[in-house]
Amino acid sequence: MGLDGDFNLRRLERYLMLAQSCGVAPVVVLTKGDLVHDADAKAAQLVARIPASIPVVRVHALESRAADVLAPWTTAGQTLVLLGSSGVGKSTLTNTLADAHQDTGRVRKGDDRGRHTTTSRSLHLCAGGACVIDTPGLRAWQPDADEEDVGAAFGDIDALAAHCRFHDCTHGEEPGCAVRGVVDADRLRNYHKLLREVRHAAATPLDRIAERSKWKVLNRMAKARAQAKR
Ligand SMILES: Nc1nc2c(ncn2[C@@H]2O[C@H](COP(=O)(O)OP(=O)(O)OP(=O)(O)O)[C@@H](O)[C@H]2O)c(=O)[nH]1
Ligand SMILES: [Mg+2]
Ligand SMILES: [Zn+2]
Repeated sequence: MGLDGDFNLRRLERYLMLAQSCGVAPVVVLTKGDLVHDADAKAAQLVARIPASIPVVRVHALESRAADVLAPWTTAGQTLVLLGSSGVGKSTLTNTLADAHQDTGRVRKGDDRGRHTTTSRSLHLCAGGACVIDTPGLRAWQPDADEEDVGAAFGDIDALAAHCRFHDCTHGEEPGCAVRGVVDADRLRNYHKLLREVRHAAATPLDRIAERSKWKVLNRMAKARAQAKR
């Protein structure tokens, strides 16, 4: 992820879930810290928000020092795949790590978005012996994940939730909640959003029809109650 206009913690949490749901150990690589004045603050915000078990590193993707920073993950036998939006520097980093010649592209002024320079995946050999896969920037994706994957990616929330007073606590207004106030509020909102998404994706058309008619009935009852009051 870029520390420029690309920086988005909710999106990062999605990427982390994607990696973890496939059994891939994620490493957060922050690029472009050299281009902005609030790089330290953004990096600190990220580190405070995600579980400490996930490594976070900062690189200038064009500099050879980036290879030193990533050395723990580029030894023989390891395979890396670079994921991230267009323009964050995946191909630039591939060139630095593997002495490759991937095309790189300039980003748009204003929103720092890339132009989808890379259009196919390719595998390159790093000096340390690892393989690195450069990929096209992701445009948008639906998580191919289930509730268990969301729970695993947000393990900090699940672990704290075990201490909530109510076992079905939604970490909203309930008294005795062990999550609210401890986990970053936006991380908690993103967790609920992703849960809703995977539940919706898992629902069969029949489930959805049943859900819709349930709401229709509830709405009708609410309307009737409101009218009765008048
Ligand atoms: N200043 C600075 N520029 C960077 C850094 N990383 C990448 N860039 C520049 O950002 C632009 C986009 O880099 P790319 O490597 O093409 O990005 P990408 O992630 O491969 O993008 P797609 O192939 O479109 O998905 C290039 O002009 C790079 O030189 C960095 O850490 N600092
Ligand atoms: Mg590229
Ligand atoms: Zn709770």
